[in-house]
Amino acid sequence: MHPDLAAWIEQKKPGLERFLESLFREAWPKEFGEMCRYPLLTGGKRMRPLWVLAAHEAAGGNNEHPVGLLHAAAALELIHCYSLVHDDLPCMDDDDERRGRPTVHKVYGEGPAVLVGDALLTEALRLALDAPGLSSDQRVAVARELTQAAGYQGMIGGQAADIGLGGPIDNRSDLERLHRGKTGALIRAGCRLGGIVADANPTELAALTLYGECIGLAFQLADDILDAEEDAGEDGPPSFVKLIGLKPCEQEAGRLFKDATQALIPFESKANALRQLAAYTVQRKI
Ligand code: GRG
Repeated sequence: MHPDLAAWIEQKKPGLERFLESLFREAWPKEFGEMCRYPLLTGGKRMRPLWVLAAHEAAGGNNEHPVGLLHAAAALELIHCYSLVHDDLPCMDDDDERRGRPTVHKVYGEGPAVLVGDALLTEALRLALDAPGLSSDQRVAVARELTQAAGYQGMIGGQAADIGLGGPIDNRSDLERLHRGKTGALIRAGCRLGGIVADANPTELAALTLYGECIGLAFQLADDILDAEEDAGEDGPPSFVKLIGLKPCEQEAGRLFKDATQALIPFESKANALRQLAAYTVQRKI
């Protein structure tokens, strides 16, 4: 990771972590609150909320309402964590471990894991609609962005295709559509959320959207490259590496990186964090 990005993350992450740490403390039953905090506070990279903060910075957002921005950023992380909890369930991917720890259903059972996911998703919308300092229009725009990205037009649609509800995925355009939904939609939303909170104009929002779309897909290409060995074979999930091969996959990630960073030119140095997050995305090793 570029040292400037590491320094930027070190500056931004503690506030975000403190905010996430404050959530579900008042939950009843208390034990259920602890169950909700488990997937939220166990070591994610926090890429999506960092994208919100970086896009806000690029669009020249002031820091008059830092808690309002944190509400939007945290809401996106809650939705991401909910998707992981449900994705790990026996009826989906059936995973025993996530981020090096036992998955929620392994620790607490399947029923509680379903409820934890539901609580994370619904609390995300509550955070959006209660975001301090944002206008009513901004709050609704944040909630709309989150619901569209998380729903059937975005992440859930991609997941439905991924588990084969439309039949086997055997061509590049369907695979790209799947990933633009399953993985890309939340990343695109993160970039747009930062813009919305910063009151970006339509041209700025369009540039952030283009960046988010390119980098959302590049994120999944990088993931497929990282998981190439694990995903190999007919039983493994559909993957870009399997469909187009490793080298073309790397080339495509490079092309998307170029398009993403080109979209940031008008923001000049304000978009440095977004540029470095893009570079980290295509080069990451975890
Ligand atoms: C079942 C509701 C439901 C949705 C499933 C996002 C998703 C849709 C499934 C998760 C499985 C998966 C591996 C999706 C690809 C997206 C992805 C690479 C997730 C991991 O993101 P990171 O690397 O995770 O940002 P951390 O742990 O750092 O938060």
